[in-house]
Amino acid sequence: MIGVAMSRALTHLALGFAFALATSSAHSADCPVPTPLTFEVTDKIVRSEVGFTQGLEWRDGKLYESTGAVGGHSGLDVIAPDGKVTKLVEQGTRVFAEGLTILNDEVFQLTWQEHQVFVYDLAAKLKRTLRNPHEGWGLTNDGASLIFSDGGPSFYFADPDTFAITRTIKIRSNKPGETVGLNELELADGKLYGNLFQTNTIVRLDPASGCIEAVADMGSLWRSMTDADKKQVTGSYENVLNGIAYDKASGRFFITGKRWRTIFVGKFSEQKP
Ligand SMILES: [Ca+2]
Repeated sequence: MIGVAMSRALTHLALGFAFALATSSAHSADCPVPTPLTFEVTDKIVRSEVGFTQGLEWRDGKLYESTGAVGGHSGLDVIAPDGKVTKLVEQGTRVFAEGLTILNDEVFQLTWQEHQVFVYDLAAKLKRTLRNPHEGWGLTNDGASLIFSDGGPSFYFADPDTFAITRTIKIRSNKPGETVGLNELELADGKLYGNLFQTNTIVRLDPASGCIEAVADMGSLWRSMTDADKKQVTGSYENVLNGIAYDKASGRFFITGKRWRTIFVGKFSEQKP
């Protein structure tokens, strides 16, 4: 199982390198220089049990979480503000569940390579299954369309009724080359936030142009971690940053990682030049 996970990582690293070489002589895309973001931690949620977080979204005063791991169990949880984790769906090891979002009172859950998209009601009763032609990584929505990533250099808009791809947007920046590894997603106030797989980076994109407009180094969370948090994060190469949720009512973000004990609550702000 380590081999599969590593090959996934290496494949994407290799792809990124190849694309960078292929496009290094091209003109820079007309995107702005990304603005540095800082994340101020204002609160923490310490979980009653850890999960292999693949998708995270705030809804009705609690967090919905999709979990999945190579060789491990997948499922659907809710996490209360006091950290109590309640399992809604246990999928066992038959699929590798990935990103999650809630649109029109339906919970959508991607799978990594199984091409299945599970659609539940808010009580986690399975309503239907759709087919995703791509790999499934991160998932969010803009109120009308699903928006998902597959770890490659683009992200996609999909119809929530059929999962038909309606738009493909290339990820761009002020530098040539391609950005890959866009994982857990969150659309907040019209901007698309995503963390880059196996890095401490969260990027903020314009979902229409695909331009990376701002970048946050979430390595700063280290300063807010207890010794127990740090031990958990460093306990496995798999325990990487993954998980962004947003509560529009309060403007708070919820940031976590795979098998992290703690969900960090706070706000992003643009660093003054
Ligand atoms: Ca999310």
